[in-house]
Formats: sequence, C-alpha cells, structure tokens
Amino acid sequence: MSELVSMRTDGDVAVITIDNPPVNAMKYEVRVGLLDLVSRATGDTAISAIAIACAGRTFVAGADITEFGKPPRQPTGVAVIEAMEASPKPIIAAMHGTPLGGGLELALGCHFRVAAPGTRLGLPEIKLGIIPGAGGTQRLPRLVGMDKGMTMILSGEPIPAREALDAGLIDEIVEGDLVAGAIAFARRVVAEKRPLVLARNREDKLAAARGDLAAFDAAAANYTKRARGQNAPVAAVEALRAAITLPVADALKRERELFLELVAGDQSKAQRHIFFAEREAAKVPDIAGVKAHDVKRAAVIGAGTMGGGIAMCFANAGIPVTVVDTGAEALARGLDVVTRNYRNTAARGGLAADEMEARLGRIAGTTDLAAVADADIVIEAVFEDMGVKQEVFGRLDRIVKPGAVIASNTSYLDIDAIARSTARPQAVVGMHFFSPANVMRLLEVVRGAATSPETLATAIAVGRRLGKVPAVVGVSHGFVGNRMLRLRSVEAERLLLEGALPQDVDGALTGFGFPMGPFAMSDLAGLDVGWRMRKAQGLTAPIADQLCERGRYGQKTARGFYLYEPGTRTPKSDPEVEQLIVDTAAQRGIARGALGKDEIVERLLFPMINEGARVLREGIARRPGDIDVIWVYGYGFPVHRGGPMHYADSVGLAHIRDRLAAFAHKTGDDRHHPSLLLEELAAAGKGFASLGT
Ligand code: T1G
Repeated sequence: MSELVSMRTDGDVAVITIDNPPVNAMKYEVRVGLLDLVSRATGDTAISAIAIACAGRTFVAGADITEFGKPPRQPTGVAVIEAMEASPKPIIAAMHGTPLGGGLELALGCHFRVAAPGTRLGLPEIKLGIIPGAGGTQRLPRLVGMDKGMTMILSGEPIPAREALDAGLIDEIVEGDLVAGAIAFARRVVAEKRPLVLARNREDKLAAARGDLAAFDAAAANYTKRARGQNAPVAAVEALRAAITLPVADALKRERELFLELVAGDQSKAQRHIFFAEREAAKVPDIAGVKAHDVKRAAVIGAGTMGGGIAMCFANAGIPVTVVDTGAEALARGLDVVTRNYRNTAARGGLAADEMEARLGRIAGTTDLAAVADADIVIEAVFEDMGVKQEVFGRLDRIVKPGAVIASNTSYLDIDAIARSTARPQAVVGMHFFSPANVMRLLEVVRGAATSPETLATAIAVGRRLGKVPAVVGVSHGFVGNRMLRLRSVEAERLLLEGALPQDVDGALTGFGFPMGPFAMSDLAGLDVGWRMRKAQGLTAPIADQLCERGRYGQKTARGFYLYEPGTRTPKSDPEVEQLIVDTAAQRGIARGALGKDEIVERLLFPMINEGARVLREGIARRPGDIDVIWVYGYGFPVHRGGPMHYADSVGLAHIRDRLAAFAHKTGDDRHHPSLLLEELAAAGKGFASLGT
C-alpha cells in the first residue's frame, strides 16, 4: 500500500487518485500503489469500472527521471500497464495538465481516455535521449496513425486536447469537474456494454503505413538526417518501424530493449543533466522566496533586430509592449520586420490568423520615449556602445515609474557602469537575449552589484513567462557565453593559419554535433558585427579583419569565409579565401600542416572549458550546470553531450589540463595555461560535477 495512491468509490465506480507533487512522477511507490489498487478494484465484484486521476497541477508527467541510472525496482511501469490491460473492467484515464511520457503511456494502457480542456499530451522522451519505454511507440500510433505518432515521438512536442480528440488519442474533453465527467463516462461505457478494445490491439490506423514501408522510411529519414549523432531518434524510428513490421508483443519487447540501452547511455545522462540543470540555473539561493513584481506592461528601446525579436516575445506571452525608436523610419522598418515574421509563421501554418492579429495588436510603436513611463519593465536594445547606453539609461531614469525594472540587452558591456548612469541602480539588471530573440530560448540574466533581489526575481520571472530558460550570471566582459566564445573564436582563426580551412573547422564541430561551425556562423551573423566589436576593443582577427576590409561581410554580401550563390544560404568554399589564409600564414612565418578532426575539436573546446573554469572560480557562474545550460540553449552546444562542463567531465579533466599545457607551449597564449580550478580538480581526480549542479 502506498500513501501516494488512494482509492474511493462512487457507487460502482472506483476512483484511484495519484498524489505525488509536484508533477505526479511515476516513482516506485506510485507504481506499487497503482498496481495494488488496480488489482483490488478489478477483484472487487461491487466495482464495474475504474477511473484513474491525479491530484495537483497535472496528470502523471512521466516516469521519475531521478530514478534513472539506479537499479530498477519492480513493478515497472510496463508491469502496471499490463495489469490494467488484463482487467475485464473498463479503466478510464482522467487527464489534466501535462500527461507526458510514462504518464501518457499509462493512459494508453487504459481502455478509454478523457481530458480537461487545456490538457497537453505528449511523449517527450526523445528530449531526454531515450524513447518511450512503456509501450508508447506501439500504442500511440495504433490510436493516432503512424504520421501523427511519428511526429509526436520524434519531435517530443505535446499536442492540445482538441487535437488529441480529433486524432483519436482521447475519447472526450470534459468541461467542468473532470473526475465527475470520467465517472459519468465510465457509467456510459458499462451501460452501453461498449467493447473494451485495447490500444495495443488496434490495427486499423496502421494499415496505411503497413502498406507503404517506403513512405515510412522516407518520413523517418527526415528526422534521422537531423539527428547529428543522437542515438534516440534512430532508435525511435526502429521501434516505430517494428510497429508495422512485427507482431505487437515482439515490437513491445524490442522497444523495451532499445529504451534500456539508451537510458544507460552517456547521451541520455547528458540530456538528463541538462533537464535538471535548466531548472537549477534560475535558482538563486539568496533570493529564494523573494516576490517578483507583477508585469502587465513592457517597453523595448530600439526597433532593430534584437528589439523587434524581444517585442515579439512579450506579445507572444500576452503582454502589451511599446517599441520606441528615435527615428520614425527606423521604427517603421523594425515593425515591418516584426509583421513579416508573424506573416511568415502564419503562412507556414505555425500561427492562426486571429492569434497573429492579437499578437500584432499588442505591439505599439512610438518615437516618444515618454510613452514608456508606465511600463513595469523596460528593455534597452540599442547600439552596443557604452556611451549610447548610459545616455539612454539616464533618460529612462527620469521617465520610468518608480518600482519598474530597467534592463539592458547588452551582450558584453558592464551592467554596473550602465546602472551608475541612473539614480536607481537597484532597478537595473542585464537581460541578454540571443538572436533571433523570438526563437532562441536562452536568457542570460546579469546580476549587477546593486541589482536588488526584487529586480532579479522579476527578470527571472519575466524570462520564464516569455518561455525562456533564464540563467543568472555575474558582471564580466561578455558575461559567461560570449566570454567563453571569444576563446573559441581566437582558436578557430589560429587553426586556419596552422593548416585548416574554414570547412575543416566547421566540419569538425558539426561532426561533434553543433548545428553550425564558427565560420558559417560568422557569415550568418555578419562579419562586420564582430569587426566593429573588435575594433572598439582593440582586438584583431587575422583573417576575418582582412575579409571585412575586402567588403566580405558574409551572407549579406554573398561572400565571407564562404561564397553563397544568389538566393541560397549554402556555404561554398572559396579559393580566394584559401589563398588569403595561406598568404597570411606565410607572412607570419607560420608553417601550415595537417590538423585532424579530433585535434580541431580539442583546440576549439578545451580553451573555452578552461575559461569556463575561470568563470566558475570568479563566481560569474554559480554552477557548472549553468554554463552547460547557457551553451546548449544559447550557442548550439549539442545537448546529447551535456554542455561544455559536463562534456569535460566525460573526457577527464587531467587529459584536458595536459592538452592545454601542450597548446600553451605551442601557441604561447597565456589563456591556454590550465586555470587554477581545472588544475585543482584534475589533481584531485575530480570533475566539475563535484562542485554540485
Ligand atoms: N521526474 C522527476 N522530477 C520531475 C519530473 C519527472 N518526470 N518532471 C518534473 N520534475 C521536477 C522538476 O525537476 C522540478 O523540480 C519540479 O518537478 C517542477 O518541474 C517510461 C521513461 C511536467 C511540463 O520528460 O517537462 O516517462 O526544480 O520546474 O515548468 O517512457 O517538468 O522544483 O526541484 O519543470 O511546470 C518523460 C518532464 C519522462 C516530462 C512541468 N516526462 N517534465 O513543467 O515545472 S521519461 C518528461 C517536464 C518517461 C517512459 C519514460 C516539466 C512539466 P524542482 P518544472 P513546470
């Protein structure tokens, strides 16, 4: 018997309720309780039907992820589901909130499923580097068909109740009291003697896929070609293919084998690390319990690319936002880009027309700064220059109402210096969005020396409301992400002089799992952006600077490190660039030689990991996991490697220390010298994980 699962009866209907806050994860005690009560209700002659529901904010949101990697305890979720499927009495799942993973699989083991409006149902296991392991790959496509089943399992994205009803995943949407609705549904099933057809025995929805394996393989290839070295998508496709090629019992067995292999693998360990690190990154112990200000209105200063994207975030979250720009033309241009972005999304079917109009309706434009006086939060996104930002903050200080948060979207500059240009530095914080701001999930929240706990708590809460992953960092040039990126960029240029070509360096990183390499990324962002920044800081990049002097700014000029055919974004190598690299190396007396993929990866990642260790030691980042979350959500670090610090532990810090020492000897670059923290941990045979997540 378990405290976490209870049963009551409503006439001849047994109602089993799971109550395991915060998300009713199906941990061992829940499984024990469920199996016990389902058996009891099944054996009770006074009971004609069973409803399974959950207390709290959601139906079971999956297996308990904290149990993974530990010795499995019986009964498993599979055993509980098999017991339910053996029941001669109808079992109805009554779902609300987010029935996900093992929670939805539990419901798929029931005879019927009803849900409250607003329920979002999914199998997100792929995001944890695994596949559904309790029958989801077999039962879901049998209810919704292979196309939808494949989309849900390979994307890991949940679907809303209405869509689930239309697809046959649920049998009814219950308005009002969910459990009462489930009991009424159960009574109808009994009264109408409806046949108890298990999802696992449904074959009708798979007939089409069975008849066209080629179509299945083609659809599956669309997913696996984007796997970038991840094992789970490939395994998910194998399990789904088994659904249309093997008897269900064999296919279920194969699914379980694949699941157990993946859950024990390094990729899932890395992705589970990111799952929990993402939730930790926004936790700041010394402001625990501090109440965030309520934000009803927002304002964005600057209608450029970042300003427009940030405004879309607020509009998407239902928060009215005023965009201010000094020039009417710049303002109009910025708002046009926003409108075009929404229209493109709507045209691709990613947004309903009425929702698009609603979001556009929440965005107002003005050239009058006074219009932001009653905003609860103001985000400055003007030109990346200290003087310009201090001037803007000085003016905002005289306009914005007391108690409002004034944030800067600077990606490098000193938040304390910006705050000192106001009389209320406690209200100033950094909110560093990543481009495109309406797409990228990371938000570096920069805590200044004077930032008050309320201001920080508000910035974090707003970040979450905008659907971002907030990570709190301290003040340092480039904060955490860009500070580490600088090391990688310097090394990438150095590798060109030593013998690599842009496509070698980019290929090594995409082979490692990044979506794009440093040179293709620079061409996308525009080489002139970095050039301006370097000039302002008195820094150089031997090749990039010369490309800019030749007007090669990347995609926007169809020439950068690569060539781009008109209308394409496909990088093509350019002999002119290769000659420039060879000539520059010769001028600097650098002998060029062969560089292997592994050496290139080490040269790019180890110096930035070393800088990450410095960032930790200085307290600019609180936890190694924060750095991992920043790199996974802001810089495309492959999630199945867990971010740079988790990856470093998988390689071994002693190896990294030794390689860095060799790099330092070769390059003479002080930044290559193993940092103190790295030295200490390596000497102690420890990893970054020993510092706590
Ligand atoms: N196991 C353990 N802890 C969990 C958990 C889970 N499945 N889900 C959430 N938590 C913790 C989380 O760490 C946090 O803790 C707190 O609950 C609130 O979460 C066999 C094997 C449900 C949409 O992948 O997506 O089933 O930080 O902050 O924003 O096939 O949590 O407070 O200490 O995220 O409202 C599949 C994972 C598992 C869903 C709620 N299920 N969870 O979001 O709250 S694999 C998932 C979520 C599986 C089977 C396989 C979200 C949420 P703390 P939160 P939220």
